Amino acid sequence: MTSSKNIDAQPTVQIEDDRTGLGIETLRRAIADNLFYIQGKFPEIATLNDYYMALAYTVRDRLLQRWIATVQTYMQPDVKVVAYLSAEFLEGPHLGNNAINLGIYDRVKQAVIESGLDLEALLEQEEEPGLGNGGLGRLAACYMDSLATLEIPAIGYGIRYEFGIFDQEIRDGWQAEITDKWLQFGNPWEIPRPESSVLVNFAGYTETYTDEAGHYRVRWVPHQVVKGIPYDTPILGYRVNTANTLRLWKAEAPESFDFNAFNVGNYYGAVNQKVVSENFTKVLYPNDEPVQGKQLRLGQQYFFVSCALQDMIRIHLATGGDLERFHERFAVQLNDTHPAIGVAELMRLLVDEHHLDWELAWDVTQKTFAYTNHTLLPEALEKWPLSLFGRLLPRHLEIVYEINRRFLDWIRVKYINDMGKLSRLSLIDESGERYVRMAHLACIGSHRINGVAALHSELLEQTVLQDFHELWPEKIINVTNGVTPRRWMVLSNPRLTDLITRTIGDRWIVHLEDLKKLEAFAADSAFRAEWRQVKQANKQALAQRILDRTGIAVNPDSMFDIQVKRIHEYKRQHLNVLHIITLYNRLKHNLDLDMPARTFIFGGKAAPGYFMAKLVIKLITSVGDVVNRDPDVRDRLKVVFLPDYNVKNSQLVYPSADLSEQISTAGKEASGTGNMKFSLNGALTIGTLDGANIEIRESVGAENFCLFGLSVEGIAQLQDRGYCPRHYCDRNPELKEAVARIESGYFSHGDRDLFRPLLDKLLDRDPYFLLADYQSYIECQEQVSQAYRDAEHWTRMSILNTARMGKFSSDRSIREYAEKIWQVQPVPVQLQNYVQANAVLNVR
Ligand code: 26Q
Repeated sequence: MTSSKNIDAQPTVQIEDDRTGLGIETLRRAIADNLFYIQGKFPEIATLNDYYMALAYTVRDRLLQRWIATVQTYMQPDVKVVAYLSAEFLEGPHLGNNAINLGIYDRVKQAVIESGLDLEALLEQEEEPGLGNGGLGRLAACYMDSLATLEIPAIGYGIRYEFGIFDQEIRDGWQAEITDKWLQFGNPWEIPRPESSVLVNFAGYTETYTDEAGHYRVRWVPHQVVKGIPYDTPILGYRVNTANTLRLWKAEAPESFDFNAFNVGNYYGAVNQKVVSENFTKVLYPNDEPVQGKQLRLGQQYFFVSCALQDMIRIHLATGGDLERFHERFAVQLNDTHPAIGVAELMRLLVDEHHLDWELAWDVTQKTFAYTNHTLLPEALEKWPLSLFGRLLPRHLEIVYEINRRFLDWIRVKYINDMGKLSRLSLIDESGERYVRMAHLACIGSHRINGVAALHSELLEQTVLQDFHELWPEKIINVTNGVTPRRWMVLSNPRLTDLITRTIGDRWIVHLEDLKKLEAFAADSAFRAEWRQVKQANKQALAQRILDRTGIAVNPDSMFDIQVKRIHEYKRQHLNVLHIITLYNRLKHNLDLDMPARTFIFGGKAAPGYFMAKLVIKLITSVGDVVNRDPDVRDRLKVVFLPDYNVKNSQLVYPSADLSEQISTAGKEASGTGNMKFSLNGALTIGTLDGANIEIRESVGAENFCLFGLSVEGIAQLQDRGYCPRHYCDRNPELKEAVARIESGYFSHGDRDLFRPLLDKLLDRDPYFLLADYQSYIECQEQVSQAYRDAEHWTRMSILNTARMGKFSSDRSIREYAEKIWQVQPVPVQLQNYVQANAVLNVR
C-alpha cells in the first residue's frame, strides 16, 4: 500500500470500474472482457454477433446501477407508479438507443473502432423484439421512453412472445411469412426473475362456500394452472438516472402442479401439459384487428393481465400498502381493450382472494383503471362469444354479470323505460349470438377514457361511445399521440440532429417545442443548403438499402414519395397505386412529358389472412415490375416495395422522405404516428383530414401541408346520397384508363383475373371512397410536383415542418396523461455507488 502522503502528492487518477466506467479505454476493455467471459470467445473465432453481444452487455452493465437505484426508489410506499398494460410493445433495437440515452454513443463508437470493429455493423446485428403489429405497439414503446425521460415511475406489463410479428419476404411479388426467431441467439437486454413467478388459473368451475367468519364466498376451481415468469428489460430515460422496467411474462407449466400432485405416473401427460401451458406466450397474433373466437388470444390477454395485477398487489402489500388504497399506489392504463379483462380480474382478486366488500372493491377498481381507445372501426371492437368466455374464465363471467346487473339497475332508474339504452349500454351484446363487449367493460371499469387524436376523440363521443358520453360527460378526454424524438430523430437521423443542435443547441431533444427556433433559419439560404445536403445523404443511404434488399437502383435526386404502414384497405395504398398508374399513362401518351422524377416507396405487412391486403402488395410489386423496366419511363418513375418493414428498417425510411403519404379515408385512422415521424424529419405530407393529420396541418401551417379529399362530413353526405363508385370511374377519363390498365392484364402478364377482386370491390362498393377522392388526390399530387421543382421553396417548407412539430413529442402526451388521468409526479432517482457498496459487502 502507498502512504497517504504519497496519494496526496499525486494528482488523483480515477481508476474506472470495468462495468460502470464510461471512458473509451474502459469501454474497449469491457468489450474484450465480455467477449471472453460472457460469449466464451476470443477474437480469432468471434463472430460479428459475438461482438454485438459483448458490446450489448457492456452497455447493459452501465445501465444496471441506474436500474437498481430506480427499483429501490419505487419501493418507497408513497411513490405512485404507472402500470402500462399492453398486449404489444414494439420496442425496436435497444443498443443504439441505450447508448444515446446514457450519453455515451460517441465514446462507444470510438471504443468499437479501437477494437477494430464498426459500430454500424454491430448495431445491424441486433434482432429487434417485434412484439407488436404496428401503431399501438410502437406507441407503447414511445410512451415507455417518455415516462423514463420525464422520471415518472412506471412499469410496462406485457407478453414475452417467443415469436413476434412474422418476417416478411416477397416471393414472386407476393408476401410470404417467415417465423420471427428473435430469441435464437439470446437476448442480452432481459433478466428473468423466476423468483417473482405467479400462478394463473384457467377454465374449470366455481363453487360457493361460507368462510370461518360466516361470509358467503366464491371459490374458483380451475381446470388448468399456468405459471407466469417475468422477464425484465430496463427502459432508460434520456440523460437521467431513471431506468423503468418493461416486465414481460412467459408462460410455463408449474412443475409441482402436474408432475407431482395431479399426474403421478403420467409422464407423457405431464409433458403435454407443459407444451399446452407454454402456448399462451408462444406467438403474437399478426392481425391488427380482432380475430373472431380465438380462445388462445383471450387466454393470452387474461394470462398477462392476471400476472400483472398479482404482481402489483404483491408489491403493494410488500411495501406496507393496504388494498383499499391500491389506486393511490398504481395507476393502470389499458392500451385498448386487449387488457380490459383486468377490470374483472382486479375485482376477483380484491373480492374473492382478499375479501374486500364488492362496493369498496368496485370503487378501488374504477379509480385504478383508465382506458385508451385506438379505433372507431366497428369491426375492430373486441367482443368475445359468451360461451367461450365462460368456458375459459367462469368466475370472470359471473363477475361481468354482476357488474352488469348493478350497472343496468342504475341505468333503469336513470333512463326509465328506455330499452334501447339498456341494450346499447349492456356489457353483453344480445342482438344475435351473445358476446361480452370488452370496450364496455373498459369504459365502465375506468375513471377516464381517451381517444388518440382530437378528431378521433370527438368521433368517439358522437359514435361508438355516444351513450357512455351522455352518461358521464366528463369521462372521455383526448390525448393526442406523440413519438419520441430520441429514437425518431437523435438515433435515426444523426445528420439532421447534428445540424439542428449546431443551430439551436440541444435542448429540443427533451423540449421539442424548441424546434420553433429553426423557423428563423428557413430564410437563411446557407442553412437551407445544409438542410438539403442532410436530406440528400439520408436518401443515398436508403437508396443503398433498397438496392441491397430489392436489386432496384433508385435515383437519390428523384422525389422520395413514401407510404409505410400496415397494409389495409382503409389506409388506401391502392389509391397511391392509382396515382402511379395515372402518371405512367401520361408518360406513355407523351414521352417528352416534363415531370419531376419520383421514386414511390412502399413498406408494410399484411395480416396473413387478409386476402385483399395481400393482393394490394401483389399489385404494388406488379406495377413496379412493369414501370421499372419500361424504357419509355427513362427513370422518371420508380416503384419499390421494401420488404419486411419493421422498426429497424423504418429508422432508415423516415429521415429520407420528401413526401409522406397519409391518405386514409377521413374518419378511419384514429391518429397515425408515422405521419408525425415523417413531418418531424422534414417531409411534407400529402394527406386527408383524418386522425392527427388535422393537428399536424394546424401546427405546420396549411401552406406547408398538401391537403386533399373528402372530410368526415363529406363522406357521410355522399354515403347518405347513395355513393356509386362506378359513376366516378365512368366520368373520369384518367381514372377509367388507370382501372382499364389493371383490368387488361397489363401488369399481370395478361392475366385479367388476378386483380379482379380488387377492381370489383372498388367499382361495386368502394367502402373506403377511393374513387370519390381520386380526382382531388391527383390534383393535389400535381401541386406537389410543381412545388418540388422550386427546391428553395420546398426546403423552406421542409424546415417549417420540422420546426413546428414540437407538439408531437410523446413527452407532451405523457405529461397530459400524468396530469389529466394518472395524477402522478416525477420522482428523480439518486445514484448510489454500488461498486463501493459491493466492496463493503465483500469485506463483510
Ligand atoms: C385484437 C383482438 C384479437 C386479435 C388482435 C387484436 C388487435 C391487435 C392489434 C387489434 C388491434 C391492434 C392494433 C391496433 C392499432 O395499431 N391501432 C392504431 O393505433 C395507433 C396508436 O394509437 C393509431 O395511431 C392508429 O391510427 C391506429 O390504427
